[in-house]
Amino acid sequence: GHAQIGVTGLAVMGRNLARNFARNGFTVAVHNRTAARTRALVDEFGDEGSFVPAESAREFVAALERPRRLVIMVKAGEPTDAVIQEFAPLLEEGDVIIDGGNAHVADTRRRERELRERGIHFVGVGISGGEEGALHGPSIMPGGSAESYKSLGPLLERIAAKAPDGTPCVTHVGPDGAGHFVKMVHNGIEYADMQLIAEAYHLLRAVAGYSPARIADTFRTWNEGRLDSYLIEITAEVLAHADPVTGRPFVDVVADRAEQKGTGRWTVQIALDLGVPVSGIAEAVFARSLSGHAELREASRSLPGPVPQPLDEEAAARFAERVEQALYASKIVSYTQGFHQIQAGSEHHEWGVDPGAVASIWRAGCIIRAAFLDRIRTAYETRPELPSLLSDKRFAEEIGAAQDDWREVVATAARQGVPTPGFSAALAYYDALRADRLPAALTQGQRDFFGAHTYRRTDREGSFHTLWGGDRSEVSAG
Ligand code: NBP
Repeated sequence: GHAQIGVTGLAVMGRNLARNFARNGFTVAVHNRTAARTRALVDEFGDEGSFVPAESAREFVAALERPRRLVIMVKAGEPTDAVIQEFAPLLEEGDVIIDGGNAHVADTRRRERELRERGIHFVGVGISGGEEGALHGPSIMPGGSAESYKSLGPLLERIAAKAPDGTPCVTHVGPDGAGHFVKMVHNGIEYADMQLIAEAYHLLRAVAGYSPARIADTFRTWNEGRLDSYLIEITAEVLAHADPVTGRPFVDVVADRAEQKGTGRWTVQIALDLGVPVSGIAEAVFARSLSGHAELREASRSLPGPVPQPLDEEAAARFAERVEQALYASKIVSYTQGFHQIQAGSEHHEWGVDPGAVASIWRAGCIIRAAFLDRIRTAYETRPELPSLLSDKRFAEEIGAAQDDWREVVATAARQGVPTPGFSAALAYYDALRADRLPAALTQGQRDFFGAHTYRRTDREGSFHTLWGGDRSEVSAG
């Protein structure tokens, strides 16, 4: 075989990824369970580069040069296992299977382990950027062995998005499931970013009294500053759009129920297992879930609460500035939490993930791409041992400068009855980290009271228990 890479699974993602490889000068073997898709790809886009269509698994494997590099782009879950079962027996030692689907990290770890025993490299790859990204340059997060990256890296670097400074948005994230883990957290952060933007919109609409078109302008202006990002850009587009049927603002005719496919939920589930407080991501997942509870919402519509009173023009403009501050400060917190999870996952699994490199490959191609990510990259480059993004000097200064407005926005939202779980949770996280003393001391006292769970003291080493049911003297508990 002479194809440098093969792609099996030619729905939107696989087809565009195969075209991206071909457009970059690679010979690409293409295969799909239903052969009609393979033929359609070659018929429509065959002139974009060099494709080798294969009808059977055997033909597909034979078309690949050795060591074989075979990308699976099928529906995540059982289909991925089915495809691995089909191809693995046809492969030889040293070959590389790449799973570009949105796999759960536990599945990736299992597959990697099983295939390693057969001498086959399994590389779980997070790919972000949707269909457009797959075609024009995604952000690529490969896990798997360092050896597999040697053979795969140069190809991925060619097809990846390029950051503004020209760096390809791909790096060997770490061994094993590190790539899919980092992609999962990327999606969690994406949920949080979207929730914060939604809250900013809600406040501008309900409290500032702005129209969707006016809010679109506000977001366009913000997009020229430190919030410059893909998500802010498309927010302006969506808000400016009028429904062609009714002429009304598009946001007013769309049902207000946000759906989810699962990566945000996985981020929170795994964060709970690791003990990492990703409250912003959790609030974003819950906000989507709450929005979908139509009956609950219907039954609660008559509950008492304030009706927001729109501000006058000048106060509205001032309020909009405060919302920008609140959004930016909350965004810093979201990324602080997300990077905490990456570091905790990396330590737990001993992956050695470099957070600065992750920030670097998120600068272009992916959904959360933003000018902001270059600053995160710089923060970790300046201090690789940074305990938290909030301890970076620049972020600390910025959040310090934003905090008065941030508090004012959260307080206004509470007074006016506008739900801002993302802004509020971010502020609570910030204040909890700042606190000299947390009420956790009381919690620990209660735990000792009802369950003899013991406590530590601020002034002495060791564990202690108070005889709550007796004379309330303190005993040493080791
Ligand atoms: P889908 O997730 O819709 O999967 C369709 C593909 O899976 C088709 O090629 C189909 O073959 C194949 N397939 C299925 Br379903 N069951 C199979 C089986 N048992 N054996 C062999 N092939 C099987 O495609 P997609 O939207 O292109 O996404 C592909 C992967 O990329 C997914 O894991 C997705 O989570 C991930 N992803 C998607 C995006 C995005 O924006 N869509 C972004 C990032 C990652 P058929 O043609 O014969 O039915």
